[in-house]
Amino acid sequence: MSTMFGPFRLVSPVLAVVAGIFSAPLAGAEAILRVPEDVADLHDAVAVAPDGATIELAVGEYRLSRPLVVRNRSLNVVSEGAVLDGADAGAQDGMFVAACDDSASDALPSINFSGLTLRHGTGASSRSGGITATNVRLSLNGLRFEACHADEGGAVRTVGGSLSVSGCVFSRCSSDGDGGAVSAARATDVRIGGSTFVENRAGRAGGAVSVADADRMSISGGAMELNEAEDGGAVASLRCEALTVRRTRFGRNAAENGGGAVSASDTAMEMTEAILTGNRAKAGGGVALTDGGAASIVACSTYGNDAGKGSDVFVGEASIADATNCVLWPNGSPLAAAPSGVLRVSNSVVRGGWTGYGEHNVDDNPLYERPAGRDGVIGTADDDLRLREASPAIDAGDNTANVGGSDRAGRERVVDDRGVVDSGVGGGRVWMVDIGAYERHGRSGMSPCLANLAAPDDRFDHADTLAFARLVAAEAPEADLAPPFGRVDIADVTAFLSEFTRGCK
Ligand SMILES: [Ca+2]
Ligand SMILES: [Ca+2]
Ligand SMILES: [Ca+2]
Repeated sequence: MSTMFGPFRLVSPVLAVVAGIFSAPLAGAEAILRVPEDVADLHDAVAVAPDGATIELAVGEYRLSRPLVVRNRSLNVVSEGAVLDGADAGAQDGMFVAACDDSASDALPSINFSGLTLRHGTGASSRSGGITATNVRLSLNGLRFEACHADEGGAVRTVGGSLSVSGCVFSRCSSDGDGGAVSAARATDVRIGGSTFVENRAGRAGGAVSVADADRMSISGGAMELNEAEDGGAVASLRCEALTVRRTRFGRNAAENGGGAVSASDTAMEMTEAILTGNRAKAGGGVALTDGGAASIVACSTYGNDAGKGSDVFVGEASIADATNCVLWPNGSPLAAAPSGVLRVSNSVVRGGWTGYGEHNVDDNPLYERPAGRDGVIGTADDDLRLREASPAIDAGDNTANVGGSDRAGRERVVDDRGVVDSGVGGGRVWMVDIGAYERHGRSGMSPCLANLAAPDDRFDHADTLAFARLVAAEAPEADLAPPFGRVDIADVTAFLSEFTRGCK
């Protein structure tokens, strides 16, 4: 059975059917056009769909030789798995183009997509490889974008209007300029929720997402892994009035210059309960702020990020960052600021310590559960940055900075560990929030177990020794067991041996 061209490759105009649609009493929002049942060709369906209509696309592969175009109309395109393939396109015009001529219109048209895959689209000049939207409210639900490429916004490019992305996957998309997968400019509102960005790449800024001149942008949940750019390996924000990043995992993203995970320029950012592992850049392996960037970073956990300046956070000229209730445990030194940059750190676990503005910081092994995860690779989905018993992060946060009733794992946020002396700041509360994205539940024993580095967890054996030797050779922060923290040395070996000898219980 050949699937090469799919069952619905017919590009005949099916004029009779189209004429039938025109004469049918379709009343906009109620209209449903089934492709290929009502209209055989997708281009014809898009051309004749009245304002607000819904196109239901049967499952199958549709090879587009030219883009689908909608002007000054609202449209819904829904499917349960149709694949649009742009590999046959002659020109670099992308796969779908929606525009409204009047940007000042009170009611911009809305374009909603759900349940499709768009792949192999190519765009040039102002066109995205996938979807290009100008002055519309674009909403993408459960879409997959694969290997789309453009000058800007490899998979999606919006100018004006708003953009909502929910439960989507972007993989191996790229751009020569900004936004390897998504580029949004002059938007009122950009929301990206529960979406995954993997192996996207931008020639300039925002390997996964680039946003410029937006009123508001939010990224919540989801994961961004192995994206690359010159600035902002995963996300680049330029002149955004309010950028919020909540509970997103950033792993192994890389920037040639600033912000391995996120670069924020002239942007006010709030980052909460994010996980940043194995990201790298020249400055700010996790986050870089420049040109008047301001960031509040709360209850985040980092591990194994790397940069020449500020392995976790770099604050550039005229910028300011405030980190509270964070575990900052990267390779090397987590924090750095330019001469006119300001960095304030409080109630955080900081590798190598912090002597700048702020108070109540701890320089002590955070005792993550298993920060490189079972696969041993830092920056993948199995990294476990929850706290082990007796972690110095337990009951050491600032309750007044706490951001919610539940932690990143959805468990109750402020819980007391009765085996740990509270060292946090109370805000009138009896129980103390933990530092980092996760709250530890349970009662700690008297001493942490540092030597348990490999499975099986219930005993100490050769596997733990081998794991430790490997971590030492890699100078991994996981081997940084004893003070002075910030480098792996003989003190760590001694600490391991003594833990191993006593059996840790
Ligand atoms: Ca891992
Ligand atoms: Ca606690
Ligand atoms: Ca306690």
